[in-house]
Amino acid sequence: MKQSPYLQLPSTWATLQGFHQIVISSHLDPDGDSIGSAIGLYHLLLAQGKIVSIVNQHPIPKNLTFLPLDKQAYVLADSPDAQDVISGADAWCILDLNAPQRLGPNLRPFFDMFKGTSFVFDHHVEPMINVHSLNVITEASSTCEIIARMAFDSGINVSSDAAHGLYTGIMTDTGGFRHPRTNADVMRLTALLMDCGADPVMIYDKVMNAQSFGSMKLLGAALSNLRLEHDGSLILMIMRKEDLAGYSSEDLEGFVNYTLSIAGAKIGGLITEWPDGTVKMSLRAKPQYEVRSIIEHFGGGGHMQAAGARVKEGNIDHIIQTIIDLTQSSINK
Ligand SMILES: [Mn+2]
Repeated sequence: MKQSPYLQLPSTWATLQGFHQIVISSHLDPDGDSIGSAIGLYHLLLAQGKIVSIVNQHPIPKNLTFLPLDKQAYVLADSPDAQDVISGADAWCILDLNAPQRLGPNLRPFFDMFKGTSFVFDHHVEPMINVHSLNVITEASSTCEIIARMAFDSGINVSSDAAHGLYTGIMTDTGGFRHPRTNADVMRLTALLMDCGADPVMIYDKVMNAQSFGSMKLLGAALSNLRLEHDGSLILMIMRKEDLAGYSSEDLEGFVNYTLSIAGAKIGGLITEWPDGTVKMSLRAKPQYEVRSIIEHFGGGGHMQAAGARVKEGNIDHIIQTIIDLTQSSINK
């Protein structure tokens, strides 16, 4: 019988209990899984009497601010408090990322200098981060699933606050229980989180029905800019500087998913050109196809079917053409 990939988690949890002051971080441009897992783990550790803080590069996205968390528990990496919080911690739990640069430019220097014990909990492939305790489970739907299983398998109480965070990341990383990692085990786990108090109707409403009026208008512009390549196998949503004036990447959250909702689409992408010259791209693929190798060409990373990259001072037209060229072989598989 195949061994469960989650077997090591109770011993990791037991190791964590040896620490007193614990800091939690997750990736830049945070999403439902990075914030949900951070807040879930925060409440699990708090309940064990630990002193816990979350330090991240970016603030909590607006649609996730409903998750239960004391304001002072969330510290931005460029704030004066970040240094004290991190240097005072004896353990650092890093969530939902597989490379130190994903911490963000203000947080990464702290990682390089950290003297305590470091833990990673993640579900991305090919970790490129050096820590004391690496808990990478690529079979997991989400980092929230890993943290939830660690809690349940360790037999600890999961509060309603923790359950809300953990449910949120499983829901968002599975695209609302529609992506390939959605299976009976994941549904049983989410049912356990509901038993602990997670409210699926409220969470869906807060997370998904949170578009601003401006963001909805921007979606209209983005849909008008859709570009079809390779006989409709590749759908690109392209937003240039002039389209994005006054907007931030948060306003485009979820836009990329519309590209794959077109019949016949195998690969979809959102490519954005920002006023500072950065070109960001996120690509999505239907289950039989992959986009990670394309994204790696631009120095990014992610999953086989969902990956992203950012290119400083990128030439958007050149990048679009490269993506079109690189997808040619991928869609013929
Ligand atoms: Mn994730």
